[in-house]
Amino acid sequence: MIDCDPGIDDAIALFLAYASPELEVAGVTTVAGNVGLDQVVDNALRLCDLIGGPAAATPVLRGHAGPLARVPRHPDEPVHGAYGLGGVELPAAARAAHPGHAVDWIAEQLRGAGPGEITLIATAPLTNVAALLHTHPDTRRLLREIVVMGGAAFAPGNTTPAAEFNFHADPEAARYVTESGVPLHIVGLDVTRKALTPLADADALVADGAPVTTAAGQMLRHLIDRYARRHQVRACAVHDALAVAAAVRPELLEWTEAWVTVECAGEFTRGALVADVHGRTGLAPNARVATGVDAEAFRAFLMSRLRGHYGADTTPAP
Ligand SMILES: [Ca+2]
Repeated sequence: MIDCDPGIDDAIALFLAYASPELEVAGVTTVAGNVGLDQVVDNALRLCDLIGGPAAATPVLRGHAGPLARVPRHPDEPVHGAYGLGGVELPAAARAAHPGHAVDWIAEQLRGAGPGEITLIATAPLTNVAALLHTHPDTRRLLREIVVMGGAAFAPGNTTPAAEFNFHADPEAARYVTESGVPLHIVGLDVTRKALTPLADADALVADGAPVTTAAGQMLRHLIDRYARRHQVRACAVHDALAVAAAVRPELLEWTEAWVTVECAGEFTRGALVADVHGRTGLAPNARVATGVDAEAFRAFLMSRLRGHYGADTTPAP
C-alpha cells in the first residue's frame, strides 16, 4: 500500500514500485502535501493510467486534506511546479477516485489480508497513517511494517534548518506514527541527499522515448534544475523512490536501531526527527533509521528498473 502526495519523487516512487516484481501494489492512497488534495488525487490517477497494466486498475483513494491538529501550510513556491509534476502534462485520468475514505479503506484491506501481509510505504505527511492507527487501532498488529520517507535525524532539514518537509507538515501525525509500536523503517534526508540522481540519468530517460521513461526524465530535469540552484550540483534527491527501494532492497541502506520521536513544540525545531542512537532515554528502539546508503547501487537499481520495465527497447510482458 502506498500513501503518497504526488509530487515528482512520489511519481518516480510509483514508477519504481510498479516496475518491481517483489511488490504487488494493493492500493494508492493520497494525502495533501506537496500540493492540495484534489491535485494529488488527480496526479495519482493520471500517473497510474500512464503506467498502465495493473496500475490502471489499482484503487486510488482520497485521504485527508490537511493535518488534523494544525492549519495546513502549503509551500509558497511549489518545489514540484504548479500542479506537482514539474510541468509535465499527463492525459486526463480515465476514471475517478475509488469511493470511500483512504483511511477506512486501508483498514478494510489490512483486515481482509490478515496479519503481516501488507507493508505500508508512506511518502507524504503522515496524516492518513496516524489517523489509521488512531481510529483503527487493530491495524497496528496487522501491518507488516511501515516504511516512511521523512525526517532528518542527523542531516539538516529541507523545510526548516531542523525539519524535513513531510514531518514538518504534520509533526503530530509523525510523532504518533513513530510512537505507535508498528515496525518502522525511516528513510530520511540522512540518506536521500546522499543518493542523488544526476542529470545524465534524467537525460537518458528522456532519450529512451517511451511514455513513462520520458515523463520520469522530464520530471527529474525539473527537480534537478531547482536542486542545482540551491546545492550547486546537477543532480537531485529522489526521496520517495529511495523509500520504495528500501522496501524492496533494504540491503542498499545501512540501518541504525533507535528510539525515535518527532518534536512538536519547538520554536525552531518543530517537525524535527529525534533519534536516540546512544540510548540516552533508556527507551527501547522503536524504529530502524537509515543512516547510510550505497548511492551508486541505488542509482543503478532505479535506472535498470525504470528502463527495464518501461523502456522503449523492452518487449512488454504479456
Ligand atoms: Ca512525497
